[in-house]
Amino acid sequence: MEAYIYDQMLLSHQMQSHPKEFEGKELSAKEEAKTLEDQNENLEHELQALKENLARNKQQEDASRKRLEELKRENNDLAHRVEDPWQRVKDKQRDPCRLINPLRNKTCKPFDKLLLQLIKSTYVNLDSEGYDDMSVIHKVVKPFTVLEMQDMRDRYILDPLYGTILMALDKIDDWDFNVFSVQAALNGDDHASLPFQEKGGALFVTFYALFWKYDLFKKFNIDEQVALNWVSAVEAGYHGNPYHNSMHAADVLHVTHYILSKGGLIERCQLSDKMILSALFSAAIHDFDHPGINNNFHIKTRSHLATLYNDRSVLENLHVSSVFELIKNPAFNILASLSEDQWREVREVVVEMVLATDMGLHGKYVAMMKTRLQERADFLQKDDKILALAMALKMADISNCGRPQEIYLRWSGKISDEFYQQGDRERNLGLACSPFMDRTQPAIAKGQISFMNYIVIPFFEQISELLPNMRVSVDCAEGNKTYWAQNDDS
Ligand code: 8BR
Ligand code: ZN
Repeated sequence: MEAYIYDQMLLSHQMQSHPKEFEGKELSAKEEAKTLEDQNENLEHELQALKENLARNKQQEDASRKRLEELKRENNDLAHRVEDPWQRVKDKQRDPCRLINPLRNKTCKPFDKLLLQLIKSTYVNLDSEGYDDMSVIHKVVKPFTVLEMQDMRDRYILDPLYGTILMALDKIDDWDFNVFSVQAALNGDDHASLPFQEKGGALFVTFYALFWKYDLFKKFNIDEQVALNWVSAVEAGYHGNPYHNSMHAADVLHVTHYILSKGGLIERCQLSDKMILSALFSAAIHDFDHPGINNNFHIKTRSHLATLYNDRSVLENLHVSSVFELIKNPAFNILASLSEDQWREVREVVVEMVLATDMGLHGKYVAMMKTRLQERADFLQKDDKILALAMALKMADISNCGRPQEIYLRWSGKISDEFYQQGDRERNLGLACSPFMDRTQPAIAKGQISFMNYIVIPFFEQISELLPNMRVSVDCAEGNKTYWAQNDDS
């Protein structure tokens, strides 16, 4: 306190003795105070502006977060929404006449549940072991027990739908399995109406039976509903052509199964389940979206597809690539449960098998096979297995020539009808009709005999070297050739 009083006294004394100096100091102190006050005010404004900015940013951040949530939800909906599966297929073919989604925006054909129950129960034995998770087995189509199935068979065996299909499927392991009787019982076999069939046809049923027969649902954990969606779309993707339609696919699927099983291919090449899956997949899709005119027509007319695939295996590229586009949609992705390695191998085999069905490459494949047979290959190396599978699909593709006569004659009539339709289109465009395609100069017998002599019989004989059980096809083909020699209409 004393010190303070002393300081104040000293200050007052100095102010009295040097008044000017103190006035100056006071002034500059005041100015300094003013500046600081101004600075303070500016800082406060700045702070206010920053606060407002922060609030705005926060609002924006909230809005962005909300939008992000919305986008995520929309994205999720889009992923789950069933896109028009035909868009991708249409984009490929760019054919103005192409059907607009014959599935009518459904993912699955409204199949007959009892029919699928009967088929499934023929191959799934609920009493045997191996089905740990019954909910998977029961998910879409609930099979009957063995006892129930015996009862059902007795009850339905004379039914024109269920009985006919069950009896036809009893022959699925045999060479005389008849795809026409399956199709006739289901939706009728008028080729033009095939794409419009509401319920599943012969391809749908044959595929379903074989997938259960080989137990592929369980072996690859394939979702039954997705498999049914897939086969619905694949079947609907075949046009109403006289020959290259979904019945032909069903027929080729059956014969591929025959070559694998009774023909002995699985045993000869020790094929894995993956290879079997690939083989059945390839057979079912091998002519998907076939427009009923051949590669030559596309190349000659410089069509969109010929340009897209550089004139190389134009249609075969279309078949396989359209189906791989289709299965990008999760609703149709029958291969979704496969591991990355499994998927890659299945794709490799499918691409190889379907591309091999280009008859323009026939000579090349026969030569490759000849070399491997001469070298006495054991056909257990991966490349040889794939070659054998490709040859099997090629054989199934033209197998109608080596089937029982009643079946063969229906197919040869159909291929001629399709040839004539192409001939008509060629004529209308002012182009020369391709050989055997001119309906004004019919030469079916001549065409079929040369096809048998130069292509079919030598090829079936080569396959029989690898698989002696396939000799049945050579015998039938010889018989069918004789038919034409005796019934030449030209
Ligand atoms: P795609 O089914 O892949 O077209 O291959 C078979 C081809 O062989 C037919 O397009 C056709 O050119 C020819 N072919 C002839 Br000729 N007669 C045939 C027949 N009876 N069955 C199948 N193909 C036949
Ligand atoms: Zn074919």
